[in-house]
Amino acid sequence: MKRALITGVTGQDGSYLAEFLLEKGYEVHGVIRRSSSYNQERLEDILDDEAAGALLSNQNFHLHYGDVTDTSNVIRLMSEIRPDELYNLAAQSHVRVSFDMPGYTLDVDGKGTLNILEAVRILGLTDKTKVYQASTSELYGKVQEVPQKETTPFYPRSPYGVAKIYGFWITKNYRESYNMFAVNGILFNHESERRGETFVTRKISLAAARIAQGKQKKLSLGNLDSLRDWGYAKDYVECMWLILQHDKPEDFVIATGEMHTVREFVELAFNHVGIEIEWTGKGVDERGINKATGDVLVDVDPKFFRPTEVDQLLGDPTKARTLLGWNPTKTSFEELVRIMVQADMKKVEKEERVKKMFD
Ligand code: NAP
Ligand code: F7E
Repeated sequence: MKRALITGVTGQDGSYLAEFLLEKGYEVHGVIRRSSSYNQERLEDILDDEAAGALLSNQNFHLHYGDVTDTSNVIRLMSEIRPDELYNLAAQSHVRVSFDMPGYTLDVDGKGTLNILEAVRILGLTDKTKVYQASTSELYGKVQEVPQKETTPFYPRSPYGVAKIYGFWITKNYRESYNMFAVNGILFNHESERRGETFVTRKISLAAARIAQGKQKKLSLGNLDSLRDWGYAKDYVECMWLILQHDKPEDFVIATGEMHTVREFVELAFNHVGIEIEWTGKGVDERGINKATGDVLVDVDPKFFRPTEVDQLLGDPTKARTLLGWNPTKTSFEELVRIMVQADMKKVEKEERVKKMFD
């Protein structure tokens, strides 16, 4: 039985990856941070619902307290678990927040990655443990080429992107210096019903569901023109695994090869709840109007703008398709929006039922 260790297991990708590896028959270990509030919601399909967090229903799934910035903790966990595969997904992953917390973002996303690689080296696990580093399309930032592929030069535009550049290069450096199987997945935006609620897609899908059910009046957004290559997170975790199964340690771009504006995401999401959006105005005065009622449902709030923006990202997944046999278009953009809105419609309905029980 293969043993995997996932940092960031409580996040969107970590939770899907844990499920994927358990289904493949792995023994899965995950690192969770001590928190004053419950942080294991995304793991509830794996954890025993009735004793959430206390008892584990799956004998092959183990959680450990830890933090990638705590060097001694990382070394201790690695020496106890001695994983065959290590997926370093832990990160301060919010680009806008990284402008508020640049130092912290560097500690987690940059130094945290070094701590993982050093633990493998110090413990003599270089021949045993394969390391996957969660790199990102944010490395391309102000894009130097369209579409972006493995050879496209980087130009990050946020403290997050700059911290992740360190993670990228230190992973490559450990591969070359110590002959480690240490690789980068350069993943473009990927979303799901488990996406954090302050990322734009989830903010929109949740707002569409709440507005449709009369629980919210309006949605305020930042840059509606921003273009992203959005895929489905469940499809992308499969690729993380494929990258580690490849015979050679190499870096891969993972993307759909299609990009859409934030505005398009809004239109589709509202369409799914039976609302047609019409746009009026320009720039900060742009409004999304409910065509049937004339109500303003979307406006622009400059507080969601970033000091430096990444205007467009479009990935070229040819290498992953050719060498790994991965299908970049398994879930279409339209299907992704539908999955997210449908899940949020159910979530809002459930919240309302629970609220009524206590009225
Ligand atoms: P996410 O939902 O924000 O999850 C991040 C995870 O990291 C959470 O489990 C979080 O724990 C954990 N974490 C944060 N700081 C930590 C620390 N100091 N020590 C240990 N764990 C820590 O992110 P995601 O969307 O799943 O993304 C996974 C990884 O892929 C991240 O590295 C992200 O930067 C990268 N990435 C994401 C995308 C995307 O579109 N989703 C694209 C490219 C790359 P808590 O639950 O306790 O906060
Ligand atoms: O923004 C614009 C915003 O925060 C997408 C992370 O997973 O993907 C993610 O980073 C776009 C940006 O994701 C709002 O300005 C407009 O242009 O959903 P986001 P992100 O910044 O692309 C990369 C690949 C990662 O690696 C990161 O970890 O949407 N936008 N209005 C908005 N964004 C937010 N959050 N909120 C708005 O109201």
